[in-house]
Amino acid sequence: MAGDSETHLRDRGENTNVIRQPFLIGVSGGTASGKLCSGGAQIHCSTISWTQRQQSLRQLENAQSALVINTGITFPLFRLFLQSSVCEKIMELLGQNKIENHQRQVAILSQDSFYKVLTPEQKAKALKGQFNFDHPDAFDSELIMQTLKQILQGETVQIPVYDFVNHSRKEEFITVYPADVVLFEGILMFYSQQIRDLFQMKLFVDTDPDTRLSRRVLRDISERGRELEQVLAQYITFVKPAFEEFCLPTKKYADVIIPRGADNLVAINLIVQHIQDILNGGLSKRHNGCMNGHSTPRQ
Ligand code: UZR
Ligand code: MG
Repeated sequence: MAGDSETHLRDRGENTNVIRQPFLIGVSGGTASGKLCSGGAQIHCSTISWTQRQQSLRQLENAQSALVINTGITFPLFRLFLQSSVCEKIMELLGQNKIENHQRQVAILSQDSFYKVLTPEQKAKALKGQFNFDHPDAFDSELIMQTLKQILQGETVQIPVYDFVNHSRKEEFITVYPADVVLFEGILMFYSQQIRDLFQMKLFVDTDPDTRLSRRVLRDISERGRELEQVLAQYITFVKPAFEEFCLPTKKYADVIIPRGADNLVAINLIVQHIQDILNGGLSKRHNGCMNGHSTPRQ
């Protein structure tokens, strides 16, 4: 499957007469549901170099080793919660993970990159674990909208880089070049109707809350420099109520709900098959507005 899709995706790229309007896929679900592994958008983004990717992976490995040393959690236990993600699985099955960055036809973007820049007062609250990062207002929806529109017009875009340890935007940007398939993931990806309507396919990763909390605890301690008490307090105060109020109700907008996340290979294979069908034959249909049963994005 991977080899086939690789060829088809490349073929499409070589046909210069075709307008490269990408196939936009929104991926939502609660925190740590397995939409995308931490740092994934940066690690798998089609634009960073092989060395940068290796560096990011090494940083993750070091953080995980530190967690094992500091908490006494054993590697087998840690591995139980270490998981692949739906976005990465889709990328892999489309044969994209072994292709050099600049030739990739699938890009992954994260809503996390679009957290608003905090005021000094908000930042002080955030450092005490008293800022609600799970509320829709925490995201720069205008910038998300603008970025998505540029992507749909086949433009190259600059994505901000978010620093979860310091709750701030970094100085640098990531460049995302035009791709055939763009996956955009985040906890509140389907909250705004304007943004939701731009996705040609909407996936909701539906993982048990206890599994998500376990992963979230390990991730926040190992990668985001948090203390256990702070993670749990924040979860009870903000993360869980906001999930129930803002994220869960958007499940009804999904075209496909994926129980168990990346473990659900049957669901992911069906989705990948559908994407390939559209990429291989559905291009003209997409432009005529009757994309294999999906509504075309309203612009
Ligand atoms: P995912 N988040 C932080 O922990 N720190 C920040 O500076 C910004 C966001 C968390 C946020 C949310 N919540 O639950 C999570 N808090 O990132 C969303 N508290 O990311 O979908 O990868 O879990
Ligand atoms: Mg994430």
